[in-house]
Amino acid sequence: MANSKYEYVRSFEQSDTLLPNTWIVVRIDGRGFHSFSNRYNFTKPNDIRALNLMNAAASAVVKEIPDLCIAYGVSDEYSFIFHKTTTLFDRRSSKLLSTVVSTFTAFYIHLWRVHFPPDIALQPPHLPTFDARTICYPTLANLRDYLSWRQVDCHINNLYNTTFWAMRQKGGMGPREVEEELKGTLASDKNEILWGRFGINYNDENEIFKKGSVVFCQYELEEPAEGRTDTLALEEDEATAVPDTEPSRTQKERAKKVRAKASVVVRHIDIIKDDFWERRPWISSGKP
Ligand code: DGT
Ligand code: MG
Ligand code: MG
Ligand code: MG
Ligand code: MG
Repeated sequence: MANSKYEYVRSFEQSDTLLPNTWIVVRIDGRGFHSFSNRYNFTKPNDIRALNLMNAAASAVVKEIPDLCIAYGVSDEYSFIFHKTTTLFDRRSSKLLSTVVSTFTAFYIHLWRVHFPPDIALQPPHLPTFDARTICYPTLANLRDYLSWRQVDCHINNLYNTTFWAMRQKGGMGPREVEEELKGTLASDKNEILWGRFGINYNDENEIFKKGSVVFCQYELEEPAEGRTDTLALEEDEATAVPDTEPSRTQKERAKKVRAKASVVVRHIDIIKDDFWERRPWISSGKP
């Protein structure tokens, strides 16, 4: 059949294929969450219900899109990482980011009432929306630096916010006064203010607030405690024994079984040190 005379409009579509063999980060961020969090009375500086909801929505996204190998979230943002080998949507940026951000938003709204009481219902025009961008990193080292940057940011902001709100709520100080006093302070100064004036040991604060949230596939039935490597040694050997050739049928069958047993988990742990990555080689190798 002949093309219609309108067909030429397709040629206006521009390619946005992302560079091959690079780690693709899709970072989403809540739009105007400063006022959104006030509208729904989020606890300051951290609302555990809001964070659990972010994590539930992110877990749903990771389950829904298997090409995602890890995600990291803090505050109103989440970074979703596609393994560098992904060919999903031919690596088209707009397709990848719009799928991630709309899936996330759909689950955020759907799961809202699981995390907030019935009297705090979402009402237009105060509905949650998120922006998104894609970023490509050529090496695993660059990707890890990106994730480390977000986790360090989480720590810096949380220490500041924890101190700020302790001075406001427990110290009865005004916002300008607190800002003035905190200007130019080091982490040690803030720890000292928290402990000296309010008896708060920052180390005892909730891990989810200090470290943010990591979402990934867990292939073991029981996750060993951080700091132990013995029980994982065997599985790690198997998981890193990546065949050069096309996997055999038994290998494929085994991989399928392992994947079926996998669960998507949320952890509040350090992802800056090697330990996290060494215990979970499938995240960087992309091979369960
Ligand atoms: P944007 O991203 O440019 O559209 O603007 P915002 O307002 O979303 O700003 P952003 O993303 O830089 O900062 C996140 C805001 O969300 C920040 O004002 C604090 C608020 N927020 C995030 N999580 C919580 C929480 O757990 N409790 C409270 N009270 N506020 C939160
Ligand atoms: Mg923003
Ligand atoms: Mg925001
Ligand atoms: Mg933000
Ligand atoms: Mg379609």
